[in-house]
Amino acid sequence: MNARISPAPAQSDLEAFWMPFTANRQFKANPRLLTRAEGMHYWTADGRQVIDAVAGLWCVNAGHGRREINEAVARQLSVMEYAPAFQMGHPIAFELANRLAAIAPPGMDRVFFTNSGSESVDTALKIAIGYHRARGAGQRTRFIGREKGYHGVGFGGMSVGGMVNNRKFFGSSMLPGVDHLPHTLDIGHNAFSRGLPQWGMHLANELERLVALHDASTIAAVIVEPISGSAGVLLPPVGYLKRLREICDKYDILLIFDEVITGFGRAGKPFAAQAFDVTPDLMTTAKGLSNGAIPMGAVFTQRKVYDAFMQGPENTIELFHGYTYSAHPVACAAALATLDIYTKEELLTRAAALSPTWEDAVHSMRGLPHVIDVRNYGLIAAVELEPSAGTPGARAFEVFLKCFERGVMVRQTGDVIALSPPLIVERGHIAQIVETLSQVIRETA
Ligand code: PXG
Repeated sequence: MNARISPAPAQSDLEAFWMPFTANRQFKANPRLLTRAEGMHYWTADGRQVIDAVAGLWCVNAGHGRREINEAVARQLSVMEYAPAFQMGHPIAFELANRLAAIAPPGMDRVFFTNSGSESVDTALKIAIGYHRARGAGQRTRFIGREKGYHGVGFGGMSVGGMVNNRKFFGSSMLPGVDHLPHTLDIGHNAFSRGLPQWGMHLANELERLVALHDASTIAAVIVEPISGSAGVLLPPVGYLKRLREICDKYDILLIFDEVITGFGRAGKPFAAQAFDVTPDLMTTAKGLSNGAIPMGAVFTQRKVYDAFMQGPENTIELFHGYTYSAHPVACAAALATLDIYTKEELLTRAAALSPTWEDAVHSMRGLPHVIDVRNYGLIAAVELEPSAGTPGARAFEVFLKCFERGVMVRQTGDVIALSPPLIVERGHIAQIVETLSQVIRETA
């Protein structure tokens, strides 16, 4: 361990780090420090073992401390720690793109590398605008996102997203010309659905209304998460995504799936696009791509999108976009080793095999005090709690804290407890997670 901060730090040791998406003052008064990880578990600074029911932050799909990834990273660091990808190349970037193209949904065989989900989203939005411009439809610049959507924290991603706090704090600085579809969560109709909810396909028809309002000739793309995670696990009603695809086709609008959490096996197929049999034009990914070991993201595009850019003089840069660390060699090495594990251990389809067990386990929480919904798909679940009067989110936060004290790390978002364990999870782990969570919910007034 490299830590120089003591396992029981003074509050003053913690002040300099402005923590992301964290209640800094609450945390620094009661820190929860993780210092080691292996397989399904973390260990805390004071030596407690905690089962990881959320794969870090939906990213450690192959479980923690994978030796093959660590060794590939160490090897790459010792051979070549960095190489530019602007007007230069290095072999494993091409190898990784080929490997990704081979598991992608049909036709999505062109890959642009980024370093995070947020960068993938902003990249995809720029590609969508550039695509239409390259085809002589430069007036198509409008985006349609969705209420409660989460597409990261870049200005583009925030604009197409539908998170109220982003809009409240940063609303005046958003991209212009963005509109939103209604979200698909309806507890009144769909509470305790197992898998995809039956009610709500018609919500996709709202896209027709937005097209009628703005005119198709102004719209570049629609962006949605096939399953949204951050807003508390929102599932697409049966038939909903197919309907979105049909409407986009009808009006020549690009469809972008944000698969940052659903990519790499979470929904039971390599990508949710395959699980739901709907192929988008662009797909944003990150997280599971490199098992969280080294930051990396990737945007997959249909070949027609790439080809539209490949015109004009051969020595012009076709897409004026990229990051210093696009296709970073160490990240590429981590991702290749990750893909090897996914293949060898068949992890990209394991969620489908385990899903019935998972579904039964999480739905056993129906009937517990304050539980108003349980939702699940693949190896994802959400337990929604009734908000306590006047303090939304407080009950779920208390559940999160108590679970952590009892050795289970879950994720709280609003009044929802979200679960997304590493895809190596075994039945015994599922039982432990659900037992602890149930007990804590029972004890939380
Ligand atoms: N798109 C989607 C669909 C995401 O879920 C991002 C983009 C942004 O990715 P980066 O790598 O820039 O953070 C995300 C991120 C949670 C949680 O618990 C979810 C995310 C991040 C942190 C926490 O819900 N998703």
